[in-house]
Amino acid sequence: MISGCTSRALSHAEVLTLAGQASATVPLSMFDDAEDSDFNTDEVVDFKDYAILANEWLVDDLWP
Ligand SMILES: [Ca+2]
Repeated sequence: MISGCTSRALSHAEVLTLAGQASATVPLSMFDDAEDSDFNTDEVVDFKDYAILANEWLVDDLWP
């Protein structure tokens, strides 16, 4: 076994600590056009937005 490896999943807090981050979210203000990806308009682009995108993927909409 490699030293430092673990056989359990790391918690969210442990991953953030190892990454040196306090949060897994990034403010939209850091990007020029991130508002276009904030599908649920909660000021954060995250997996909730990805879920909305994935749910709408390949849905046929009738165009006028
Ligand atoms: Ca969002």
